[in-house]
Amino acid sequence: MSHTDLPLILVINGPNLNLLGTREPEKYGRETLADVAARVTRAAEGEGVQVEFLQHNHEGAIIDAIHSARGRAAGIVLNAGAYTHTSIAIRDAVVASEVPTVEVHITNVHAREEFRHHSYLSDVASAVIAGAGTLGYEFALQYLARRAR
Ligand code: CA2
Repeated sequence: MSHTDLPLILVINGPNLNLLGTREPEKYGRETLADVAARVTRAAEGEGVQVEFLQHNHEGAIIDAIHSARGRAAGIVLNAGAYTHTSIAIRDAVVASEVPTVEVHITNVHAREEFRHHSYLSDVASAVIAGAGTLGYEFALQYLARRAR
């Protein structure tokens, strides 16, 4: 099987996640988003899937990326950042994509401010992972890869 025949998993990161590893290390750790991308890409090889790893600060760009998954990707790993707590538009895009989506948060949002306890995504997601640090991305990938087989 050639690389391009492998099931595709999109990993989509939302606003401010480009800052990972550069600020607030006590909260978000010391790894950069590029480090996470490298680790997830390596994990994908072991799981027999390919990944596209994206980050956008703009809501519309995240929606476009989710739309691009429809009929093309076997799964989406989505850390929508703060849009998780505000965006009905991203929720609608996840539903419209008809692609199994795992909501990931690096931090345990339930142990943080009240406004982070509500997610517009959780009830339309296939699974939710919060508080496992950046390992959550790998757990999500494993789950989606095994579901795709
Ligand atoms: O825990 C998560 O992964 C979050 O999705 C991260 C969002 C936050 O708004 C959510 O409530 C939970 C914030 C991402 C900001 O990332 C930064 C990383 C390093 C330094 C500053 C911001």
